Amino acid sequence: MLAVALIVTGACAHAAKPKTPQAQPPAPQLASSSTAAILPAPAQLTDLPGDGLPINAQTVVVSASTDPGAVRVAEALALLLKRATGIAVPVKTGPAAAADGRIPSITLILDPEAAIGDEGYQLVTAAPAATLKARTPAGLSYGVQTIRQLLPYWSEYEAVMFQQPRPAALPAVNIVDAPRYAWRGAMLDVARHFFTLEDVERFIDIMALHKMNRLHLHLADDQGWRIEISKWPDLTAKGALTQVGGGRGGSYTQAQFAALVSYAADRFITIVPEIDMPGHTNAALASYGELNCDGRAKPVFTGTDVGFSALCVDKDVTYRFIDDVVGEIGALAKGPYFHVGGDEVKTLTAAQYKSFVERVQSIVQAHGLQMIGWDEVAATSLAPASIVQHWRPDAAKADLARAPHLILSPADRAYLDMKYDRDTALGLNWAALIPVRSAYEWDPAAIVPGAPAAAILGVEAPIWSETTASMRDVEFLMMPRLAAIAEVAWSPQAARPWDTFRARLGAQAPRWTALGINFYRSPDVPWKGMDAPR
Ligand code: TNX
Repeated sequence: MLAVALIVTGACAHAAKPKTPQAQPPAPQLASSSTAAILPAPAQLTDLPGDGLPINAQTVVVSASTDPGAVRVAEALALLLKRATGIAVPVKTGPAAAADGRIPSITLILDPEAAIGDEGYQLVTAAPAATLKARTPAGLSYGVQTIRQLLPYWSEYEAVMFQQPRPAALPAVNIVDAPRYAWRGAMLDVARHFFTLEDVERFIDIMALHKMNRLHLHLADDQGWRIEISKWPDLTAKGALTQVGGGRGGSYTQAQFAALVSYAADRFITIVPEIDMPGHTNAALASYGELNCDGRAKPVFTGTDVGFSALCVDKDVTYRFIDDVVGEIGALAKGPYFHVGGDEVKTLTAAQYKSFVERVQSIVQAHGLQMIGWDEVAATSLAPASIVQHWRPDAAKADLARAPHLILSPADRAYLDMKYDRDTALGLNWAALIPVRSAYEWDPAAIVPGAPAAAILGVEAPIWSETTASMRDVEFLMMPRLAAIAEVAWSPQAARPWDTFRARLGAQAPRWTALGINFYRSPDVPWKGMDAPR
């Protein structure tokens, strides 16, 4: 439950003032109202009396633990503080480094016993010694994202934008926070249009700002195969050379994909690779004749129709191919998930579909991986570890309620490629028009009646790329709705009425602008301007 004890900071600061005149500390640059801009909303936030923690030439960051993950998070925090103030805040490491209480400090504590969940954190920014405690480096990192949102927007600029050094202050707060769901995902379709490594890294950066932790990459579809498979080189030599509309396409080498996996892991994001099958496979069928029932390679495809392609489910070579693909990609992604698609197959019988999915499930399991499939796979016999990703608003809910595990991506709420309204230039509208409010105002627990709460892993927002030819286009459709979905997945249902979200969302505008994000200025949101520093 949300416990926001709103102490009127000014009044408390006044009451605490000593009677003897003293040199006034520099006024903090952040009013306590800044705490209202944390997004996703924290589970519990209490404003504390006092001026908060100064970030000045004395301030230090301490990692009480020498754990490399914790030290890396401490270094990331020091970098943020440097960008906010121009002051090179030193990082000290180890239990003996504890600050002596006379200088401003932020101490990161890794405490495996802390009662805040694996991804939770507690942040107390009382002066002079602030603490950030978590059970895991991931929890510490979410705490640092919160500190990031308590710092002024100009800390997001790569270049120095204002006169520095410019001491700042963190408002005095006590935040106890943990995510509602373990699965807080986004999906990028790199098959319909190809996106470069730098594009995907940028996508990851935007996810990390919103405490999201699963990036599902849709790596192959009718229009293109986007990842090198060493045993089947023509998948990329032939199957990657185009995309929707006939552009050049592209693909990742195994080394590039591995680099992406570690870039994501550094930000506590797990890559979930998807090779869609048995349908959505024209790029593979165009690369290798033997994967077709008639032995003849298909022509490449640059349109946007769906449902026409399928692997030849009766041939053994099909399963040798799948085994190689799952093995190579599974090793690069380092597990534990492999998404097999399974959606929109219009050319097979129900029996053929069922035996295909069950055979592929055993291949995925033989590689030590957990299978994920789109909601059509709910009609097959699923292993206890397998995961169903709900997408069709009209899917049979009784099948879904029996799924061993569920990820919720209802297309009429969570599909970021749907238009905002009739006038949106990009995007599709087959599931719904999705204004920001409707992406936000829903309860994952109410989507599949009868599904046990423990079966719901969480929420994922896919962006399909039929209409998005560049990252600029992707950003326009994803922002601000990705932020809305991130909060649906992270924050307690009771902590997130639309009106407070709207205000916090509007407060992100300067930060997103500083980050160069091409976001849609929805008329339903009071977007804030970029105040100059005071
Ligand atoms: C349905 S969602 C699809 C995709 C399309 C998307 C467009 C799903 C599992 N299949 O192939 O790109 O709609 O919104």
